[in-house]
Amino acid sequence: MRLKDKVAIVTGGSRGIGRAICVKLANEGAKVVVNYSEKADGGEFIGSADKVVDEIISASGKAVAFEADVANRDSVYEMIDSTVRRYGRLDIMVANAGICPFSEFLEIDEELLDRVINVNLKGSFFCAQAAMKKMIEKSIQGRIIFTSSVSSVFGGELQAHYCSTKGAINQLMKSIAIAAGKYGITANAVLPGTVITDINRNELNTNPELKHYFEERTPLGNLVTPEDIANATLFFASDEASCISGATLIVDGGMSINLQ
Ligand code: NAD
Ligand code: RM4
Repeated sequence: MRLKDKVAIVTGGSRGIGRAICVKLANEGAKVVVNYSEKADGGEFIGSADKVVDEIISASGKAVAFEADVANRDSVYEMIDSTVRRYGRLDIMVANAGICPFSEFLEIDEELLDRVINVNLKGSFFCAQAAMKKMIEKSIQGRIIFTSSVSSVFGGELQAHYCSTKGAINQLMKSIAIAAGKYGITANAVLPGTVITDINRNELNTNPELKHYFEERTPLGNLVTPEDIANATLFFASDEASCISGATLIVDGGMSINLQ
């Protein structure tokens, strides 16, 4: 068990990539707080976080669901306080929650732009800040890991708002890595390629050519899976990565370098 006695928070842990990260960290012995947003998990997704917790507990792991909108600074600080009240410490913060409401650039209004910035960037910012404060207070050489994206490096016609936040997350991560170093805390980012989840299922279903294009461009043949992203996140959380900070790790089967 690589994370025995560690405590982790995974934002957006109820579905997709976050779910896989929660399960992976818990399988390695971490106690996991499965964060989610009720608003984001409406309709058919209600209860998803509880299912993740049940899955972990039935495999003899430890987990608890925690509803908090990461776009709300006070809720984020309350989540970190509550985690430490419950488990006594915080070792790993995975800032994973994100949204991507695909939209033409010319149609993105202020309300939509604010929403994407607030969840993706402001949410990651305050999760990292609140976690780092608690790690310093408890003298824990913790890990802050962001789920960024290949979209932090490449553009997307329907993702101007989203790509902007992912690029900013990389810069946020690098600045935190510098500020956190003297406390023995690391900050790193995983950059997934296209992974089929609820964030893009409709988009890819309504545009099968796009899905085919991504598949065709992936030298390893298949699109990466939530578990592939969880493996990279586990690496940054593990002792093996204790000297790695400020790093961006693309996990996309080679898709994004296949240009010629
Ligand atoms: P998803 O839609 O399946 O899951 C999103 C999760 O985020 C859910 O658990 C939801 O409850 C949570 N969430 C949304 N808004 C929230 C809020 N305000 N507060 C708290 N939680 C909130 O999406 P996913 O594909 O698993 O995406 C997870 C992360 O991976 C995102 O940051 C996304 O940008 C990133 N990513 C995804 C892909 C991909 O192709 N799927 C590629 C690169 C990066
Ligand atoms: C990723 C990448 C994918 C897209 C998701 C929503 O960062 O751009 O192609 O489907 O975001």
